[in-house]
Amino acid sequence: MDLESLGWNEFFSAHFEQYEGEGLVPARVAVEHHGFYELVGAEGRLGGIPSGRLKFGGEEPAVGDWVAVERVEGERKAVIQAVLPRRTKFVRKEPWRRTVVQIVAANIDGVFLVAGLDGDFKVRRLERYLTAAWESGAEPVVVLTKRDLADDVDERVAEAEAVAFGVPVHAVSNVSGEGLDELERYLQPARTVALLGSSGVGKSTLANCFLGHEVLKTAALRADGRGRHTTTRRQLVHLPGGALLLDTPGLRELQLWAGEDSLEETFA
Ligand SMILES: Nc1nc2c(ncn2[C@@H]2O[C@H](COP(=O)(O)OP(=O)(O)OP(=O)(O)O)[C@@H](O)[C@H]2O)c(=O)[nH]1
Ligand SMILES: [Mg+2]
Repeated sequence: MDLESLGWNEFFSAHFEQYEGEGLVPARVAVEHHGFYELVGAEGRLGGIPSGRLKFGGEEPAVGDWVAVERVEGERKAVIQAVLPRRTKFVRKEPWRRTVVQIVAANIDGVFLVAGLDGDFKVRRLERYLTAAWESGAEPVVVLTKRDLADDVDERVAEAEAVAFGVPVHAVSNVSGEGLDELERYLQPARTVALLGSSGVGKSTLANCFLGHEVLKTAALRADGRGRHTTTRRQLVHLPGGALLLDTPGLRELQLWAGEDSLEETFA
C-alpha cells in the first residue's frame, strides 16, 4: 500500500527525515485499545508496541498519528519509537484533570459532527462540538442522522445552520440512504474524516454505509438508557472510494468544554 493513499504528505516526510538514518519506517496508527496499537504502513498491517522511551516521557500515540517504527524481524510487529508532529488534532479535556487533554483524533482533514434527529437533538450541544472542531484545525461538517425518524427536518436543519456560521449542514438517513450522496464530496481519496458525536447517533452505522458492509459494530440504545457506547475504541477504516474514516466512541459533551466556563458554573 502506498503511504500517500493513507494520508502521507510532504509535511510528514519532512518530519520523518531525521529517523531515516536510524532504519525506522513510517506507519499510521489505525487502532488504539488500552495501550495496544494496530498500524498500517507500506507493508500492510502491523501490531505496534510503544518503546520504553515513548512510554516514559514521550508523546503517547493516538489514532491517526504517523509514527516512526522499528520492525521486529520475522514478525508482523513493530516498536513505535516516535510520534511525528500532528497537522491537526481534536482534543477532549478530562473534566477532573484540568491540564490533561486527550487526543481523540490526529491528522484529520475533516470532522463530521454527528447528531441524531430522533428527539435528542440539542442545538447547544452542537455549538460545543463546533467550538471543539474549530480548535482542531480540521474542516467541520454537521451531519444530522436519522432523518427518517423526524418530521421536522427542514426546521432542525435551519436551527443547526443558525449556529453553524457557514459550516455545511446535511440531514441524512443511514437506513433509507437519503442524503448520504451529499457527504461523498468530503470523502476524497487519502482524506481523513473523523466521526464525532454522542453515543447512539449513528456514527458507526454511517461508516458502515460507506464501507458497503457491516464492518463496525452498531447497536440501538437500550430502553433503560444503559448499554451506551457500542464503539469502545477509536479506529481508522479505509473506504472503498479511498477516503479514511476515523470512528470514535460517543463523547460526553462535558468533556468538550470542561474549561474555564465549567469552573465558573461550579463556583457561581
Ligand atoms: N432510523 C435510523 N436509525 C439509525 C440511523 N443511523 C443509525 N441508526 C441506529 O441507531 C443505533 C445506534 O447506531 P450506532 O451506529 O451504533 O451509533 P454510534 O454513534 O456509533 O454509537 P457509539 O458507538 O455508542 O458512539 C443503531 O441501532 C442504528 O441502527 C438512521 O439514520 N436512522
Ligand atoms: Mg459506534
